[in-house]
Amino acid sequence: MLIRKAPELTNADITPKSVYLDRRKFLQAMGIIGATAAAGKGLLELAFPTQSAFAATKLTGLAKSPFSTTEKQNTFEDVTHYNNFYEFGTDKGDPAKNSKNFNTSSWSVSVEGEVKKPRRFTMDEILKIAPLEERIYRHRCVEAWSIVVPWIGFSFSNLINLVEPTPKAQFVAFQSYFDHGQMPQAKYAGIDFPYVEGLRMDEAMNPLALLCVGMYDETLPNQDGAPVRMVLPWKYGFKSIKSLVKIKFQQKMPPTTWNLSAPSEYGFYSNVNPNVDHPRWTQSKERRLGEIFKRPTLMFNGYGDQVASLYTGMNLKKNY
Ligand SMILES: Nc1nc2c(c(=O)[nH]1)N[C@H]1C(S)=C(S)[C@@H](COP(=O)(O)O)O[C@H]1N2
Ligand SMILES: [Mo]
Repeated sequence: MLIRKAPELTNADITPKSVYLDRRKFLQAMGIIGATAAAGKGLLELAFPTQSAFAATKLTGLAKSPFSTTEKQNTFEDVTHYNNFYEFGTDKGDPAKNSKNFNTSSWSVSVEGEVKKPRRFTMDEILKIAPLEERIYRHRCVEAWSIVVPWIGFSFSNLINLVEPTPKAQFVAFQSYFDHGQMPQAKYAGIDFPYVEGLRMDEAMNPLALLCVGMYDETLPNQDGAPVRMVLPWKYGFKSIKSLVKIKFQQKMPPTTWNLSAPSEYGFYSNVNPNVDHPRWTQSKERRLGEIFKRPTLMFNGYGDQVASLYTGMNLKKNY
């Protein structure tokens, strides 16, 4: 992505200056700048063999979002070692172990369907769509655990506005990257890949819907959905699709992975709702990672002021 694709000099104009400087410092610390220019491999290839096996890029000088919670953040260690990313295995520790060499270089996201300006965005182009913000969100997994994460990104509506949806665009369909060769554990996951998700257009336009490219002042670790994912804090975690490669605007409600897999347990909307239990467990409480006692789960995960109006008049027991 950012690091591998752009040549050294043009990187400066697509990268906030502070980020650019951090990267130079890093390369200098590695003893790479000036030392290896004669080597056969490019400088950046040497510094970041797979982009992931190495340190992430710092993303500093971020705007602070008014949508951020002031609750205590979980640690980076927690958020990178307790993951759901079934392409890399189903145990919470599997994604950290198995995604180390996931190659996210030369990444692009195709945006298609009912839009006036369909196009493919490289990661460099995605990073230029809007200023990056830090958004500290609560994230509530359907499995009744929760975390607080300082994500980095911008409202997904910025991308939507660029491609100009037609009046027929009533839903957005999302698709994750999938490659059996890079994700051999996926065949034991018990769900079909590529992972797919969807939103109604008005949900996708809501400013809380985050197109996310980093967390904790850095680009996204592979296990958290590198290089770009959605984060939808008022919905159960599985709606927040990782490692995005395709976004399609369409008239029809798109299929979603967990609904396809177990329709009686997972619906399309999947809004956090303490009053509608999962058929096999209660949703009224949750365990914040790192805490002993459970806490009550909040309607829309506490984001009702921003999103409740999207569902006025809908029966949320039926539309679970
Ligand atoms: N492609 C893909 N996206 C995914 C998943 C997955 O298995 N594959 N798991 C989802 C679930 S269930 C959750 S809770 C969140 C977890 O995000 P995190 O690991 O960054 O906390 O990612 C979601 N996005
Ligand atoms: Mo989840």
